Amino acid sequence: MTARIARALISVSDKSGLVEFAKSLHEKGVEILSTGGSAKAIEAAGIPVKEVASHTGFPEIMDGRVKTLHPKIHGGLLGRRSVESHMQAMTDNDITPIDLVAVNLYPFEETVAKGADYDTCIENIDIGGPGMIRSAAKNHESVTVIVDPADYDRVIAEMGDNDGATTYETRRALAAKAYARTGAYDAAISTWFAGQLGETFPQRLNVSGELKQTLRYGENPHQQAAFYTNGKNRPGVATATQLQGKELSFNNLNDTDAAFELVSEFAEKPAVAIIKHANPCGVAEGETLIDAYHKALSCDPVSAFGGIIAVNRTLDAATAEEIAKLFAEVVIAPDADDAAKAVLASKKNLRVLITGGMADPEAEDMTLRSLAGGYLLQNRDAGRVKREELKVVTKRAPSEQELDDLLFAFRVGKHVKSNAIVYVKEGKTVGIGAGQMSRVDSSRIAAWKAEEAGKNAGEDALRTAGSVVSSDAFFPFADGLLAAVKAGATAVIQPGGSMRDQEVIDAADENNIAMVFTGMRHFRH
Ligand code: 93A
Repeated sequence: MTARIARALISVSDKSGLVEFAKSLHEKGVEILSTGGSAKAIEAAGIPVKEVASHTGFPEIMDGRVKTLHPKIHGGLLGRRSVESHMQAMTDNDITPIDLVAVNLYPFEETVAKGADYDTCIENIDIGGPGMIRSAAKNHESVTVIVDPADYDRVIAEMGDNDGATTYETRRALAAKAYARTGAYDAAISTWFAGQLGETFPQRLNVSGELKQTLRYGENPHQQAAFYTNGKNRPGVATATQLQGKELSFNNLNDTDAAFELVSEFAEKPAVAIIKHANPCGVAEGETLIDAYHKALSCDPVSAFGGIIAVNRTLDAATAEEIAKLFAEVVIAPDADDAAKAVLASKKNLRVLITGGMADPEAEDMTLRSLAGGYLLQNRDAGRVKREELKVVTKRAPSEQELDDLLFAFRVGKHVKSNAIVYVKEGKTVGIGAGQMSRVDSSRIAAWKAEEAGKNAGEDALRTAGSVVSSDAFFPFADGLLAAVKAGATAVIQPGGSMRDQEVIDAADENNIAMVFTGMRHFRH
């Protein structure tokens, strides 16, 4: 089913590509109707155009609030060409068909993003635009609707191939896109409104996203999956540029996000995080990136195989050479110099992502997850304990080196699945216990993994000897702390707040452990 376009209505806020589009329509013999500003721009380019006001015989009123809300517009869009009574109603009421609508809306989202005042935001709620889009999209059996200037060329090209008509497939696809746009637009308005009413959590959850990529499969091959962006443009995996390598998988995306969010916790010194299954298997700061990489890798080189590597500095050739020796799935960096890119280019399958900057660990945002029958929404964990907020609860206070390491460990622990125990020595993790149902098991696993890695590296001394340890939540009993003492840790960081805090503090004092409470928990499930 084709439908030759005889009359088009153009009403656009974003006027990019407008003149070229109008010119092409005119060359194809299409009569152009248009609203005030759009008509001016078309007319200025010397293209014949008829103002909507003169088409309807009704002026634009109320500062433009009423421009296209008229039966001659909506009748012309909605009337079914295949239904005789509709055509008769058009004739009876002096309505002429409108076969194409190109509308983009008042920039509500941009206005809000700029921090405009209440009245300005309200004025930027488009009414007539969505009305026309919805009418045209409903009647897609005959009418072509364009909401995105990126689609102008495609429609013009198709008209060229089809004697001035578009195909039903195209009209249907454009109609689907049109409703996605009006849906997202209304979602943005209602989210803004909820904020104006002081609601962080509105009555209805409006989640909208743009499809970025259909994934080959989900967490497992029998699951379908896709990746959406939310338009917030936070530096990270969603906005990164992929320089090389295969398509990212669902698990790659999830793990790469975890890696980059973690390494973004560290700004002062070069840092590297290596991630497997969304948990770190090595994180370190160093004087240089290559130094940090070696330290991060040494924590658990066995697990690092097939991991995701995130760095917080421009990737240099020396570090890239070292990374190239390991089988890794993804490298993500704020940038990479040309020499580093050349080194990694030889590893064809390695995905290299460039973010253009680091994520702000304290940025406000929401996290969403689903459960059977619903969703859970919360603020992202932007909490960061500062050195001056730490409360020393033991007789012995930590040394400066211990304090540095304690803060480092607690920051890493925030990105480890609970129960999270992290041993750190001189700016690098030496043992990580993740995702156990019992805290004492995580403590034991972290120490055991450190011991194994040390043995594999042919070291005599226990890596955890003289280390510090962090726990994402309080120790409910002294046993978790005693496991750390056994491993040779000298200082502990934990939120505190257990009924048995005193028992844990006493155990620390008996073993000359320095312990600080953060007052902040970092569960991650
Ligand atoms: O204020 S409105 O909601 N009332 C209307 O009747 C109406 N019709 C089109 N805004 C309306 N529009 C919008 O005007 C379009 O969606 C478009 O964004 C804008 C184009 O106006 P102009 O051509 O005057 O620049």
